[in-house]
Amino acid sequence: MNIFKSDYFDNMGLADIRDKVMNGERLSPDDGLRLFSCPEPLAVGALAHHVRTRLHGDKAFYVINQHVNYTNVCVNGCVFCAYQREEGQKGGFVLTGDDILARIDEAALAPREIHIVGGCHPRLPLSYFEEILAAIKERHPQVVLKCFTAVEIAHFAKLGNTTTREVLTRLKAVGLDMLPGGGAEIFKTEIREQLCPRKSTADEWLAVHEEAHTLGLKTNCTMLFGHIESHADRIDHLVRLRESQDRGGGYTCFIPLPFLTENSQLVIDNPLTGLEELRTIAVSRLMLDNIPHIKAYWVMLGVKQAQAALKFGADDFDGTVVEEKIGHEAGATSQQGMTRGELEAMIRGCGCTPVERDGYFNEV
Ligand code: V47
Ligand code: SF4
Repeated sequence: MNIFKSDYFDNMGLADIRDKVMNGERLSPDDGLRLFSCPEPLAVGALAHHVRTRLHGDKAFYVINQHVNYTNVCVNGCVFCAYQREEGQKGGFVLTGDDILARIDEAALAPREIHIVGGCHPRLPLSYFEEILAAIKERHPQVVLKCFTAVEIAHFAKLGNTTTREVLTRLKAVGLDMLPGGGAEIFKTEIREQLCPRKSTADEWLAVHEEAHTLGLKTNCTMLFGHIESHADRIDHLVRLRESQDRGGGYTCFIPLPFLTENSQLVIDNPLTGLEELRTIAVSRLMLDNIPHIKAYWVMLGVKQAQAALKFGADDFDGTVVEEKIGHEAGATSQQGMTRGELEAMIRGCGCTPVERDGYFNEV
């Protein structure tokens, strides 16, 4: 039976949204809210899966990559963050350039993407990062360097008493290819001020990404959900990303990040259910009609939920990762790193075809 031609969506009160999705029309913020309040998450998932299949067939992408977290010392103190330490606090660390190069050289597989992020350290100069990127690019010219969130870029600019454009230009000159999507959290001011009052504002985050796009850098984007935000705040966030993409077109992938609650100062009454995570991924696929990829980040979702997400609108499984700290400090129970064989088996296990990609999502 073709459920799109049956009265299934009529019975859910979603016939008009189904028609828009079938015709490739943009969904309104109100449509997004109705998808959150529809009593049947599977109906929302079916629409998102239809869009994901139209874009990517049954392919699920993965990349041989490596995450490196260079420091957990951070001046921002976001209340949800279990990773951050104050300077001098027990457990704080800063990797040297040699530490970072050694980790990359030791990786079992030559990475195609290296993802480097860290806290906003009070004293690391831009030259520290320039030297690291230049050294990695010299030794591993094949990698896409996806480094530093917009929040870190704004922090480097403030420390160096310069502009974010100057920071991006200098880092691009030594090999920066992409910005990862972190630091977006939730854009809605009232919520952002409670979660991370010292961090870049939503407008600042968006401005750095749009500046990166004008300089020819691709970027990703994220949303941290399942804390104190409402469905309307999630829709507001997705619409602001969609508008930003309309202006520049440089976002490659959206990563929905479910809030992990362990070791966090932020105590919440209603932790996310698995179905609410899947519904949010599906609504993201449906609202973000101009961002090509949605990532099921297995580290934060857990492998089994990431597999389910591939049927709720997601098409990318991230990668081998090797070592991850931000999610694991917050209670992620996923293993540290996956092999190519494990990734492919996970993808095949849910009926998708694994496709290896590079950092830009080119098939390899
Ligand atoms: O910005 C922090 C989030 C992000 C928690 O661009 C938390 O390809 C859940 O952005 N529970 C970093 N999330 C991770 C990130 C990312 C990961 C993988 C791929 C890409 C990409 C980007 O993690 C932070 C913050 O939003 N985070 N604490 C927590 N307790
Ligand atoms: Fe710092 Fe990032 Fe943690 Fe916020 S989320 S405290 S900016 S490391």
